[in-house]
Amino acid sequence: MSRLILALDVLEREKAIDIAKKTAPYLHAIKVGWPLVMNAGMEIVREISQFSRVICDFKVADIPNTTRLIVRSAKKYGASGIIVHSFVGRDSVRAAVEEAGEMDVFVVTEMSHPGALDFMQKHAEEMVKIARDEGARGIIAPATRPERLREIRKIAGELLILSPGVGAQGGKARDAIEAGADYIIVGRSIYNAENPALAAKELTEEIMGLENQ
Ligand code: NUP
Repeated sequence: MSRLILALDVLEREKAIDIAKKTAPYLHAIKVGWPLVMNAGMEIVREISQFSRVICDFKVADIPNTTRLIVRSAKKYGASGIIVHSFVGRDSVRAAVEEAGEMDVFVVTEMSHPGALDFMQKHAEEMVKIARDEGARGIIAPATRPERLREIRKIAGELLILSPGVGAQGGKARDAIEAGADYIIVGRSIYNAENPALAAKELTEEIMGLENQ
């Protein structure tokens, strides 16, 4: 079973479908965010969902009612998961989880970029707690800071940890998995590779190799 999630941040529908089809056999899911949806439309979610789980990385940060409307819409297009922010407060996360039903809700905690140190890192533990209390399926935590990932894992309980920042942002799959990540999110190192399917296959095999050690 693959523990790799592709961040499909390409802008053209045809390119997205082509990469998605070729890499899907090596993936747990495909993460689709604003760059692709703004260019290809929400139908792209439905199309990709025919052959892969799709996680909508919409980083929803709104009042509960608007959050519900966004979650309901993602569900309508066949998404299997959605990413929401928790700094807006627990009522919004609760609304997302209630509306999601069978769909998974993933809560952003400390992000992977340097700017996360400005505000997010100081509150990451509280964000993890909100995700746990409100019944989210998992959280997003940084592969760029394995030491933080390790701390977050300790308090994450049953939550799945999806970890971006491997490759282009400098993180290593091995470090993230060893620190407790359940899934690695990788974008540029796969979709910009000469052979995205091969890049996905190699990363998946690397992660599987780690599990067997
Ligand atoms: O903390 C986060 N860091 C991050 O990079 C939360 C995210 N959702 N992401 C997303 O993961 C980011 O928007 C991009 O879609 C993907 C990482 O892509 P790359 O750096 O591997 O190209």
